[in-house]
Amino acid sequence: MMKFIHAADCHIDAPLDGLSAYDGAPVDVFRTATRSAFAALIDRAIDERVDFMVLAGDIFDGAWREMNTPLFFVRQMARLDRAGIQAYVLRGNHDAESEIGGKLPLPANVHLFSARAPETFRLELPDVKVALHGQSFRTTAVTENLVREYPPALPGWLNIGVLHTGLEGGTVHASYAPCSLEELTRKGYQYFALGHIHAHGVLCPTVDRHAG
Ligand SMILES: [Mn+2]
Repeated sequence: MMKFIHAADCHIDAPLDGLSAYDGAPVDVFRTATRSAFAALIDRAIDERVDFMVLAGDIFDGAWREMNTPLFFVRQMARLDRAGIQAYVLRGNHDAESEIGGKLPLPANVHLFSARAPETFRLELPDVKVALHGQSFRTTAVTENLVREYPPALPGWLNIGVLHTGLEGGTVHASYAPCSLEELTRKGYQYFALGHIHAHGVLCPTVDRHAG
């Protein structure tokens, strides 16, 4: 059976501002919390022997303050590579191309979605063919509807849309790459891996079973 992990908004090395205001706060634990969480996610992917991983934006928290931040990410991706796990990565508002333009020495298992136009990556597994469609953020504030230009579902493939979006807004998160839930379902994809809203949620529980 095919297995994958969908994660987003890891915000690696985000400074935990305001923490010093709390007397007795475990500052050391918090300082490394985003890295520990990300490494634990990679542990889980390897333990579960997933086929691939989807990271739907905001892996980083903004421009790197130190080169250790991207190098940490590269090391974690290399762990996946050694385990034969593919990673599909999208840039969000915090790690938009304009913000983080630096070229990373990414291992061959990492597939970074283009910020110019929607891009499709294909992964043919023994029991299912997977097509992942996505477009990265080019700037930190993408206010146009990106998903409108995503390609139609590939018949006979398990289609996964990858998108960093505020959906229709109305939350505390900025309404970037807005779109409606109905627009997403109309694409006919079998799954959407969303990011941006920092909460787990199943927005559309009636996902069609993949036909193939
Ligand atoms: Mn975001």
